[in-house]
Amino acid sequence: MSDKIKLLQGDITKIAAEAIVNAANSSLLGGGGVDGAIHRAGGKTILAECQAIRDRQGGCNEGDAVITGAGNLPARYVIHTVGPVWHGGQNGEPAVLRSAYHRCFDLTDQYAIKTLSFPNISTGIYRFPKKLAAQIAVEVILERTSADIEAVNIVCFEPENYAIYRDLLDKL
Ligand code: AR6
Repeated sequence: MSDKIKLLQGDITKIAAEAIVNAANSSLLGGGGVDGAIHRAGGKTILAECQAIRDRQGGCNEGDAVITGAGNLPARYVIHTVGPVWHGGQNGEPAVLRSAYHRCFDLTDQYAIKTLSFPNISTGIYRFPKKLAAQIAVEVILERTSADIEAVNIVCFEPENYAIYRDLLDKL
């Protein structure tokens, strides 16, 4: 499956994929980092759909994910997931990050999505250690990239994350 995993560097809002994963927060109301970039580039329909989800279920828990349309983005869907805030690692943060990736794949399967792009969830404002986050991401991506999925893009914004993933993927 590893030939389907593509490592890219750049702005996830500029890369076409059927679904773009957003590193959101539990409010689903937007924020900084990649979340801000996705809402800015995607336009207000994404926020309106997030509001509707909030009205229905009251936001999104850490380690869970929800799906909306993608507005003006070069995509059909945005999968909004909420990674853990890093508090030192003794509070179940790795399991929550693993769950966030899994829930994105649950929605990918449910919506028969063939190409999706992940940012490096939790490694910015939420301060999750980058190497451990990359190990968890690669493990889940390898496990969950089924025959029906054509490509999974790992989109790194920072050179440091790109180098960490390059190293991990080269060892596969
Ligand atoms: N394209 C791809 N990756 C990006 C982009 C972009 N345009 N912009 C930033 N990144 P962060 P988190 C990278 O902070 O740590 C928000 O306020 C960034 O370099 O976006 O999960 C939410 O609303 C980093 O590697 O998300 C939440 O409150 C990665 O995306 C909170 O931040 C994740 O960094 C979530 O924090």
